[in-house]
Amino acid sequence: MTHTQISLTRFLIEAERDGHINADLRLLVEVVARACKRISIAVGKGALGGVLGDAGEGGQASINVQGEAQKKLDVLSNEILLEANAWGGHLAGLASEEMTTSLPIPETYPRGRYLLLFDPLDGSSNIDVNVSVGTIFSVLRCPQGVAAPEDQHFLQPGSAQVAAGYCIYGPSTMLVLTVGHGTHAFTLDREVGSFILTTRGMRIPEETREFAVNMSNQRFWEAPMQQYIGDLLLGKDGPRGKDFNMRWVASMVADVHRILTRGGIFSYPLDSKCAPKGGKLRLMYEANPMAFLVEQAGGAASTGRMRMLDVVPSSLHQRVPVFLGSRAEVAIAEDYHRRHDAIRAPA
Ligand code: AHM
Ligand code: MG
Repeated sequence: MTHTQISLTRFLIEAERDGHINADLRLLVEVVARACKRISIAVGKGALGGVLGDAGEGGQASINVQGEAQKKLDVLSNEILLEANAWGGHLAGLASEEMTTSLPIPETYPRGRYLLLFDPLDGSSNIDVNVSVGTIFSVLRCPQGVAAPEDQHFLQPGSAQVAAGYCIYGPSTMLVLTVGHGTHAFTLDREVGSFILTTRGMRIPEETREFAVNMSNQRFWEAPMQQYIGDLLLGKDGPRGKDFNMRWVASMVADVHRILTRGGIFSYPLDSKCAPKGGKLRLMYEANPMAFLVEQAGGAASTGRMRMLDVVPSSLHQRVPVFLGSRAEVAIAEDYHRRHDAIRAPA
């Protein structure tokens, strides 16, 4: 018998039969995956598609709710995800990193039980230089009795997520997904047009010798982060007793994908530039879905001071410091923060 490939569709049907998801959640993931295929096509065309560069008209850059200049592909990816998800009947509302407020599903369509949050194109500063970017998504339940959800209904801790994933647009396009029963990777077969299961049950090695951080921010970091990275850089000659390698793509999806594949620790810590905002990365669209995927692969995710999935959000676009990856290494990074805070705490 020839080796049977397992498509995303088959994987989801089997997950439904196993009682891990229901038909609505299956449809939701299928629709997001289909939208990602369209984004993948647009990203893949590059300059030939006329989609590179900044969004906006008449030399005026378009600025999103985050105060960041939008790329044409940020806007296009957001539109693709909104359009694909509006009419299926599986969602009650949507929220996007690129939109000021959440959107209830229009009354012209049936409303479902789930809330979808997404960063339509993460790492978009990398688009114009042809480096991997990705779409990140998170799925929550719409609270009971709420027909037209507002921002407050999305403010649930990451531990309430029922599904999360990302699609990476790299040398190959891959969808990495969890519905709370492991983290699984699918590779897009471009000829056939379907995602095929290529790794069932990704596992992040517990220990690592590789870290990912934007070192140019070093002088702006808090003291415990300075000490932690300082000790990694001392390598064999320092308290860690081993040499560390460093990688930084500046595309969270690519950095997290490497960590899910071969381990490591990713961090975007608090620094004096981003401290007034609470951090650089967004809790609801970036940190929480990645934390769910990483935990489901045996890793850990933290703010440096608490488990990421336990953070109770206070606003839709809230930002947080992020440490995630190999479990033992995240625990060590947390330890530097704990020891520092204990010394500074009043007796
Ligand atoms: P974005 O959502 O505006 O693309 O910002 C998030 C990105 C992450 O993908 C990446 O980890 C980080 O910003 C890179 O930041 P920096 O440019 O400071 O290295
Ligand atoms: Mg982003």
